[in-house]
Amino acid sequence: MFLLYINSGIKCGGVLSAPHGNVSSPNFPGLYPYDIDCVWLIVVTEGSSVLLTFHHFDLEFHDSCEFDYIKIYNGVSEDQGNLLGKFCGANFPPPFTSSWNVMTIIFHSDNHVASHGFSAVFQKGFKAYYFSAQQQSNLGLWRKTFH
Ligand SMILES: [Ca+2]
Repeated sequence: MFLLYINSGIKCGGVLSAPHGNVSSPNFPGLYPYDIDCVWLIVVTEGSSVLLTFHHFDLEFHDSCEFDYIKIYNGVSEDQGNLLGKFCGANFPPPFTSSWNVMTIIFHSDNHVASHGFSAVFQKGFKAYYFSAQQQSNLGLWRKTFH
């Protein structure tokens, strides 16, 4: 289940409903806090895709990104099939385009070793698919979770 996590007094994540904007780790460009989970839901106009481009990326490195990581999802679901990528270290994620008007970003840090984090911009992109009724319903549930 998805919740807006609040650990160590740090509030992060949320719903970003705008044609463009940016997303960055808490304290960026300073060191991000330990033990946090942030979830951002980016929502643009229906029928458009979301383009996400990273400008800074620096997370604790691990071979399989077990410690600190960012995960990017197509749509609202955490389904394996919707995972566009999981990243850590200093390798910039490539630009991503969603299939629908929604993209989800998860940022996790563990309780040891922090780095400077990330900064990315999103913008409304090209024509995309419309959500199915089920996806609309999931989006509604998620929005409730965030507010
Ligand atoms: Ca860490």
